[in-house]
Amino acid sequence: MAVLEKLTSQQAIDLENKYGAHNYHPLPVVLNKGEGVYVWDVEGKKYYDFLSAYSAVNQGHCHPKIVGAMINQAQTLALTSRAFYNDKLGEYEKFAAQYFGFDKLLPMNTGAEAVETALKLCRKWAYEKKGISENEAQIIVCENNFHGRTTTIISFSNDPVARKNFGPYTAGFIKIEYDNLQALENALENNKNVAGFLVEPIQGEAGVYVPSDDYLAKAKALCEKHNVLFIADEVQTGIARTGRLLATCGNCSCVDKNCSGSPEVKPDVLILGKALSGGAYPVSAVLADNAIMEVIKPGNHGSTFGGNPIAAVVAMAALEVVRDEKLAENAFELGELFRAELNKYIEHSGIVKLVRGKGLLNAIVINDSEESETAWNICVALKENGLLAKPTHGNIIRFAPPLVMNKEQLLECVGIITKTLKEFE
Ligand code: IF1
Repeated sequence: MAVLEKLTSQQAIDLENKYGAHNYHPLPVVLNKGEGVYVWDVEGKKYYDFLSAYSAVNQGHCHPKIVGAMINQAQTLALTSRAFYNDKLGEYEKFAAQYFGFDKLLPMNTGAEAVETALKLCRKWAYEKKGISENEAQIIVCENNFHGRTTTIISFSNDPVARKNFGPYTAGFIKIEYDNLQALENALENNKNVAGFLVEPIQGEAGVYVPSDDYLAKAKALCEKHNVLFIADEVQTGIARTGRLLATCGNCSCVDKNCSGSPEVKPDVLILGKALSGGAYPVSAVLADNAIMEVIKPGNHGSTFGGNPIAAVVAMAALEVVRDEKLAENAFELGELFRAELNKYIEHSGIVKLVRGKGLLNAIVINDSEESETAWNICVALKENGLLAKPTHGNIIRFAPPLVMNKEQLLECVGIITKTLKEFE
């Protein structure tokens, strides 16, 4: 049968082009297998994965513990809907709530859904607890944010590609400059109807933009002062990616040992997705304490698949892997090494301006214009040399390998990257 014949890369690409909507511009590589830090294309060529499905595969491809939990549960009970209880959801909610140090969890599937959930939770809290008059609530967001693709979320994006011709847009958002405390203070002081401040601890899509050291702690303090919810979107930065369990993580009651000594920035509302499942299944969540989460009552919000038994066991396994394999610690150490090694190269480079990031969420800035194709061309050359990465802009390349990488592998990857960059000097 024709469908069972193995496709060449070109055939697979042609099929997507002909029958799929053109909502992506992928690198020309067709993958059919993954294990740990590696993926293989249909011709059998092996690559280091330096994207990790946009930080969803922190635990590595096809982690046996996560896959095992998923298979076992899929053979037992996959979905009940929330019309009935299932025996895994409560266990997962307790596990994850304690793991991250919150009272309660609300389960969803994708990151964008979890962001939507947080926005609804924040608005309802504002009307019922803070006393803002109906329909008047405002939520502060940052310029160059990326929080997903729904109509409301793109309403407060300032990326024309993501936004244009998708209006009319949802009202109720105030946009301020990222990493600018004065702008936040002004917005809070000039608007009595502010309900929340939604922020990425590191801006991913903007090009792995790391804010000043004290930004998150001081922003949280300003929110507290104005009785405004501090909402952290850790869909991309969470689950050990940045060298700590959470990029906002302080001395909270979480499991991350690297926390101690760093300032506590416990969000009022925490948004997780992606690596919450290790990339095996779409699992997202919103966490908050009782005083906030209790505004959500039966019928207010939900999802057919959110909190299904497969998602529950997959997320528990994925979080256990993060803890058991010390992925936050590993990401921290390898991240320091990665930036140190690249900085040695950059000292003598004309093509790379700088490397920035935290843990294993890093990016290099290429010495060319945002409109150039240099970053794309470098990524194509990296692919030829056995490493997969994707540009975030014409002149920025994100490097985010699975966190199960070891030091030898990381140094081999630095070798591939520097060898490739030399071709462009
Ligand atoms: C795409 C970027 C990464 C996110 C944050 C929510 C979501 C995302 C902070 C929504 C999703 C992805 C989605 C992906 C590209 C991507 C991305 F380049 F756009 F910025 F990861 F770096 N909050 N990020 O980063 O989660 O609904 O997708 O599960 O293809 O759009 P989702």
